[in-house]
Amino acid sequence: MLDPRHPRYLSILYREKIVEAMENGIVVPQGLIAHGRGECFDYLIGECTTNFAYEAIKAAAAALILAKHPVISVNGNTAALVAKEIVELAKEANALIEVNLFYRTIERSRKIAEVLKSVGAEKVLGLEDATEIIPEIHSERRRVSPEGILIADVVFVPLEDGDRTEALRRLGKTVIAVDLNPLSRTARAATITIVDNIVRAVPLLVKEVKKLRSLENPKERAEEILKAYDNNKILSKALLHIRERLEIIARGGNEKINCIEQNQ
Ligand code: PTJ
Repeated sequence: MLDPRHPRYLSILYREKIVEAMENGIVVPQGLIAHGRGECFDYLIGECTTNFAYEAIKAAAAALILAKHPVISVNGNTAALVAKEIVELAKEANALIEVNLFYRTIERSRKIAEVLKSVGAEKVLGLEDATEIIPEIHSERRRVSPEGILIADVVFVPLEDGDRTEALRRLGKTVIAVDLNPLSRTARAATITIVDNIVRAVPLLVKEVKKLRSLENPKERAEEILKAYDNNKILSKALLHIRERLEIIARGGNEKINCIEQNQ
């Protein structure tokens, strides 16, 4: 039994969730490697939501609010870590949910859809309905639903591979990515890159969508936010943040910098 007083409690908890999901056929073994890579970047970042990640979260909320046909793409790791929050986000943002897998099998897609439905999703695309092909994508991720990703204007792609992000951008879609690695092809190709752990970023994104929608002129405010947003600047800030943090720690200083208050 995992003791919540353990100093690495949360990290171990999420690791166990991923392992359990692999044993249940939700996550592929490669997903464990991806998770480990994410953990490493999270360690470097400081395991907190930074002010630049929060800026990207606010821009993502704005893009979702302005979208005509937003779609949330879900893979194995995302279903293992934040299924409930993804369903909440879909409801708040009026978005459709589509299972889209790098290592696609129809059995795993069905299992992921079951997980999402068990936490409140009414409709999940990307199963037998994934009949369309985006030819530029060179993996099983090319199979998409004609009701979902194919016609989406905004696609939210937590834990992605760069190939699809680049192809979706070429098709003129707005891509919102969550990736702890600011150097990944996904991070660099996305329209909005949230350099944060999905376990922290998705609940904050839900809050931001709610907050924005509750304003008097949500669309106008959303347009202002997007106009002022510069993804290249965010990616630069992420790299400089890591450098600065490492320099501070190397000199024996305080190790947490640029973190937002979680009650924001
Ligand atoms: O379920 P499937 O078949 O779609 O396969 C999913 C994986 C994750 C195996 C597949 O998409 C893959 O191989 O991804 P990559 O290319 O390893 O990229 C995953 C990225 O997510 C890496 O850059 C990691 O740093 C990052 N990452 C991992 N865990 C988290 C994360 N970013 C945010 N939050 C995390 N918890």
